[in-house]
Amino acid sequence: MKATAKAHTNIALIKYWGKREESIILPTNNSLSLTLDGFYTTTSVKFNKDFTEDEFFLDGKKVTGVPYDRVSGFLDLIRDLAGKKVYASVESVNEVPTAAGFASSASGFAALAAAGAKAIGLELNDQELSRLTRQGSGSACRSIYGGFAEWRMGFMEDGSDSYAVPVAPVEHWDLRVAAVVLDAKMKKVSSRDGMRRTVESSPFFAGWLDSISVDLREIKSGIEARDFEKVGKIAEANCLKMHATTLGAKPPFTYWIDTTLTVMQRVRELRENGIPAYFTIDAGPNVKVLYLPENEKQIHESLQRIPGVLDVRLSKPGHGISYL
Ligand code: FM0
Repeated sequence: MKATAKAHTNIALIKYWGKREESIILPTNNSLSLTLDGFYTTTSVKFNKDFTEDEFFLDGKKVTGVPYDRVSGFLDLIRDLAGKKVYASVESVNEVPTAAGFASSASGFAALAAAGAKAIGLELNDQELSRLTRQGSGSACRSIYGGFAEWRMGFMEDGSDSYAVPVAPVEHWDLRVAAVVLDAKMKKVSSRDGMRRTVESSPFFAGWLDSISVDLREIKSGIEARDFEKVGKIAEANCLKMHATTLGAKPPFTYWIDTTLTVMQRVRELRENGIPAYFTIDAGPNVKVLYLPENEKQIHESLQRIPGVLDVRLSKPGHGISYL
């Protein structure tokens, strides 16, 4: 009863920001992402009826506390689905350096769900696997697929219609992403706490939600036409709207630091100089820059030169779940 799965992280171009139900992770809006080749997690799950509790090793080290509880709680969902009361040993290796500014939770929970479901003998299709993965971490449900994927929020209270679907496969378009790693301390407000506070208290949250359906429709038509300017503009504006909601929260907060603004300004300058590039930012200070392959060298050099930039990691579109 052992299986190993590999999942890549994803970057949201239309952000998931807000939950309508926390316990089973149901979002307030649809979101859309690109799966990235450069950052991934490989996880092995072994169930054994002789185990007396779950154990979790990350990069070779035994994990305890809250991260362990999240993994063990997620294994409970898999056990419930399979109707088997059996504990597991989980071994994960992360190729998503936390310092790269990607939450490892997206690739982490996608790989855990896939390996866990397979190891316990569940035969899930992609939708079922995405729905299961969602309950570990919302953004992870999009990492089941390669290329572009959309998480449909759904409307049912039990979450049965809340899962991701593929939008365009990895071969559709070689859209690149540069992860710009900034010299910053760990984020102080987790995405979980940040979105909760925003939903509960920001007067801008209603405006954020109102803008989603047009952004989503337009970006999908841009992706289909491989219209870089259209996709980039919408992604950048959608990210700014998400971050604007945090300034209206009580108490207010922002994920940005000074260098975040410097990188945003550099991206605008690149555009003014005829090099198409757009930014997006998740629940942290680091910036992801969207660009096309022909501009890779210039983009890379320009971003690396910014004071306060520690590293620039380049990535192509990535594949969905694979089993090793
Ligand atoms: O990825 O509380 O998945 O759409 O990255 O585990 O469901 O860590 F910018 C923020 C990620 C949200 C946008 O939230 O939250 C996106 C974000 P959980 P996640």
